Amino acid sequence: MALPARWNLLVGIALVFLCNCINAQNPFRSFRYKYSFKPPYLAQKDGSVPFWEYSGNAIANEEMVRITPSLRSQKGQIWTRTPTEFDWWEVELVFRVTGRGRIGADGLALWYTESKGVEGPVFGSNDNWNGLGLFFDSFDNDNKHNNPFIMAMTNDGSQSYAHQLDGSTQQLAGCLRDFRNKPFPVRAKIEYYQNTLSVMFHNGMSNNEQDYEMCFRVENVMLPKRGYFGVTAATGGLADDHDALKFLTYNLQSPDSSGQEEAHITEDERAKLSKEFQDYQDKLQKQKDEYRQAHPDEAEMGKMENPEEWFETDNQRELGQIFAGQSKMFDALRDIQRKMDDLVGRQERTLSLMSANQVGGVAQTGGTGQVPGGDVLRRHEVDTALANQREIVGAAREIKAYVTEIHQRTATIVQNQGKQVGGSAQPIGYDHVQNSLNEVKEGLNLIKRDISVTAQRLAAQPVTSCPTAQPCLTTTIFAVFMVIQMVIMIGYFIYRDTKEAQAKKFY
Ligand SMILES: [Ca+2]
Ligand SMILES: [Ca+2]
Repeated sequence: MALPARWNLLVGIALVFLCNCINAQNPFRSFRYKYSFKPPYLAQKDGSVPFWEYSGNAIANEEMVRITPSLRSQKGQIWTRTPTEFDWWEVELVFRVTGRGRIGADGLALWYTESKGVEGPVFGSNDNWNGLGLFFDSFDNDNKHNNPFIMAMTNDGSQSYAHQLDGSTQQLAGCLRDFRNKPFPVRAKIEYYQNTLSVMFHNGMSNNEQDYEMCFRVENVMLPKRGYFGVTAATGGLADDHDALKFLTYNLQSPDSSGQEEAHITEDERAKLSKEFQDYQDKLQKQKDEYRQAHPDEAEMGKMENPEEWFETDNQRELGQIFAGQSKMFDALRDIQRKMDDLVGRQERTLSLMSANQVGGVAQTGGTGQVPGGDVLRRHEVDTALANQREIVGAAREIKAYVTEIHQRTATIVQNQGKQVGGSAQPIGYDHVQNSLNEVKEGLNLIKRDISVTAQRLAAQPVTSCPTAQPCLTTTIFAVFMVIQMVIMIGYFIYRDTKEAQAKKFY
């Protein structure tokens, strides 16, 4: 029996240690319906919201509180009727800011202040408040292109909100988030626990309640011990619908019962309250189980918890489908963007390698390796080569034109020469010589005939009559004389032709 007893002790110590660890990290969280509203039946039939009071241009129905409608210069407020009765709290606000304009105004504020606010200039509520204001500021008053913006501002009643600066010099902390015109309601979770204020934001791009992201976290924030919660909104020249769908308040309690902050609640009260809460929980669970047993086909476990989420309107369904399509497009675009970046990176790497190779090829001819890169032509070299080529082509055209012109001129010259050859003053050639010879021959024949006629006449006359003693011209002497004369004439003609032919060459 000793062994089981020891085991029980060990398990018990381990459990206590484990519980202490968990509790040290996570405060105990209990819902406070007196500081909350949510659909369905948010407003009762007379229009009132239980435990809340609203005023100004606010309108409440079963589904939501429209703090301001999208009309110009509207102000609306909704405040809890009673101040808080706990120190640390968490508030989850589910809301929509919607408008047809690309920009809207003015914004929505969530308050935790010592006294209930009244209508005023700070997002529908009064200035110089004492406590915390968390502003969802739509409109960019200081023109720094940093709106919509979420910012927190604490005030002890002495400060006046600098509207024209969007409170930029007064903010406790903030973050740039777009909360307008989202497919699903946006959510803000504000936790104030042990003087640490943290704000989480859900951007309304999904219907998943877990998609919160940190906006800011600030330590050592001193807020009034007790306060009123409020939501207010205002419109200006531009106007949005500011709709609060849910306001859920939880009390955060330290699991360490020895905490000084719990001193005002006695142990008896605590036990009583815890018992009440537990009884209520048990009763609720019992009723739920009975209902499920009575109506087994109607609903499943999870759906029973949020009956308002069973249904969706046509608009919501359409928005959901559009959003799903856009998400896919966005994913595809991001994919393309990544690939483009990859391509650009590769291109730049290639270019830098090429330029490095070229510089290396010029500067250090003795470099090792990377030889192929040195053969790459640069752009300006290609341009120079092209320009040279163009010049060569131009010169070739000019040369061709010259050649053609020369050819034409030559043809003209040849033609002119042909004409001159066919003209009168051209006794060139052996034809002319032949003619001259023929003329000479005819002349000679004529002379021969005359000589023979003369010889016949002389033979017919008596020889005695010829004085013998006197010297007389004989036929032989005459013939010799004529031959010599003929040779001289032929020589002269040949000489003249030769001279003219030479003169023609120089022409
Ligand atoms: Ca503003
Ligand atoms: Ca601004």
